[in-house]
Amino acid sequence: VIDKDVEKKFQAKFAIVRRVASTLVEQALRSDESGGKPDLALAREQQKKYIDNLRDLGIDVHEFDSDDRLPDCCFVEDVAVCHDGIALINRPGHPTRQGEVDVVRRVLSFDLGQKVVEMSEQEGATLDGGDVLFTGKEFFVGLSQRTNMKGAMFLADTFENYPVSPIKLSDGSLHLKSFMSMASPGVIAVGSSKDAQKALKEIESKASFKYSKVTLPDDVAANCVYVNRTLIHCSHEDFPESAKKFEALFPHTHRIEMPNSEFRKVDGALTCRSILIQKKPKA
Ligand code: CIR
Repeated sequence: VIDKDVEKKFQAKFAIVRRVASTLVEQALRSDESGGKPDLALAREQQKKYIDNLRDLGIDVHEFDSDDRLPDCCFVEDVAVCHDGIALINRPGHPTRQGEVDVVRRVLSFDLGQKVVEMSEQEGATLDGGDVLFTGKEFFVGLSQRTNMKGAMFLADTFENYPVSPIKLSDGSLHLKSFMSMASPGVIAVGSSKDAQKALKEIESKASFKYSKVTLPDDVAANCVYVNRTLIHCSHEDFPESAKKFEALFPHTHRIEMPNSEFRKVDGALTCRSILIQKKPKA
C-alpha cells in the first residue's frame, strides 16, 4: 500500500452520528464517578459542534435521533467497523449497549450500500469499535472488558486483506482507543500512562509496518480524529498541555479543537462520536 492509498483510507464522504439521550446523565456507563455528572445541555451543544464540523469538512452526516432506552447511543463508533465498503455490525461487549446496532445497521445497508457482515453469527464473539485501531494498512484490536478474542478473530475474517493483531489491555482500560488513535496516516498518537505505553510496545512488536508516534501528556487527549486531511483534537480548555503539543507537532495540518468535557465524564472520547464511511461502493 503506497502512501497516497493510505491517505484515501482516511477520507470520508459519509458519517453516522446520533444525538445525546437525556438518560446519558444518570445511566450511561462509566468507570468512575470522579468527573461528576455530564451536563445534558452542554453535551448536546458539544455534539452539535462536532456534527457541524464534520459537515464543514464536506461529509454527508446522517444524524439519528437519540433513544432514551439506550443511554450510551451517541457513542456510535462502538457499534460498527466500516472500511472498503464493508460494514461489520459488532456485538457490543456490554449488554445495555447491544440494542444500539439496529438503527446503524439499517443506514449502513440501505442508505449507504455497504456490505453488511453480522458478528452475531459467531457465538460468544463481542467487540466494541473503540477497541479497533485501523492504520490504513492493518488493524490492532484491543482485548478488553468489552472485546474478546472471538470478536477480534471475527474482525480478522471480515477484513481479510489486512493484518490484524490482538493487543491485550490492562484490566483497568476501557478501550484500546481510550489512550491512542491515528493522528495522521503513519502517525500513532499515544498517552503517557503505563497502560498506554504497554499497549504501544505490544503494537510495535506485532506491527507489519512502521509507524511514528506522538506522545501526549494526557491519555484521553491521545484520542483524536484524522479525516479529510484534518486533525480534530482536544481543546486547550480540556487539555492545555496536550493541545499545545498538537499545535507544535502539526503546524502544517488543518486542525480543529473539539470540546469533549461532558462525554469524558462517561468515558467517551472523540472517535466514539461518529462512524466514518469512505464512500458508497459503485453499483
Ligand atoms: C461506555 O462505557 O460504553 C460508554 N459510556 C463510553 C463508550 C466510549 N466509546 C469509545 O470510546 N469508543
